[in-house]
Amino acid sequence: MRLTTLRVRGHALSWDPARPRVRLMGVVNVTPDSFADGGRFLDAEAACRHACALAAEGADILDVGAESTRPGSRSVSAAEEQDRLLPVLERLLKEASCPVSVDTTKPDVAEAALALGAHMVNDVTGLAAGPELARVCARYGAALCLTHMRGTPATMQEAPHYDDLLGEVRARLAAAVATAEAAGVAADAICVDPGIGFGKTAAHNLTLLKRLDALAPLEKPILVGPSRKNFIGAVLDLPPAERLEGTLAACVAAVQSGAHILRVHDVGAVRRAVRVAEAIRDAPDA
Ligand code: HH2
Repeated sequence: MRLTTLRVRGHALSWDPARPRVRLMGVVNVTPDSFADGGRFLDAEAACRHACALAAEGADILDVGAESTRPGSRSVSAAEEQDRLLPVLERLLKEASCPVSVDTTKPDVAEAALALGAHMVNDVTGLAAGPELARVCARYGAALCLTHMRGTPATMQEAPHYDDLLGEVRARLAAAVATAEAAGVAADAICVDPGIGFGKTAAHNLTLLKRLDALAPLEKPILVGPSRKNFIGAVLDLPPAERLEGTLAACVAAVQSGAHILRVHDVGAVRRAVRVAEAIRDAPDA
């Protein structure tokens, strides 16, 4: 079996198919309105300090976002997004030794971030607006995460319906991968994400986490972001601040079903939970 690799502009993450070690992407939201941590890291120094703390807890990638994509959120202009993002990136790229990803859907913002030295673009729309964002990544040799989203953050939770959830998510991601590769992004610089919470009911999210193996035919590393999301609230009837244990359970389930990268807020706790899950997975049968 081939090693799975994600090339991230000068860095490489690899997974041994026999014993894949899950990598963690730490969430750094430089927004006033993110659903779990909005407003906490708005100034560049606080955001950078938080990002470095996540790296010290074991984050393999840091994902900096300056526009919330929670259900019902309003989009911000490219200028506003850059004003929030670039001062953080400037500091962080000097301080962090791990790759830095930028959570943006806008080619202009991605271009500015990659020009500063960012390593990866995390596009939660999966190139819904066309190949321009992928062309920018290709020019810089940056990695690209393609996420499945149905609709837009403003509308995506209005009665989501699928006739064939796994087949439709896989087909849409396959089309996004083809668009990215045609735009010049290297095949081993792309990862895919089923988009937990992006145009899905709680039941859809649970099925996707259980059946990440359904994305294996795409032959890309699978990134998944269950951290503190509403489906956990639906099961436990708890607000985002009280969803740590639910997040840990979701992450362990994702390890079992084939995740390569987990995008999480609570890096230290998830790292410990995931290591135990991996140790059990890799234990002898008898
Ligand atoms: N989820 C969020 C944002 N970016 N990127 C990927 N690849 N996958 C995800 O599941 C994902 C993502 C939403 O979470 P968060 O950043 O915590 O909240 P907000 O969008 O409100 O800033």
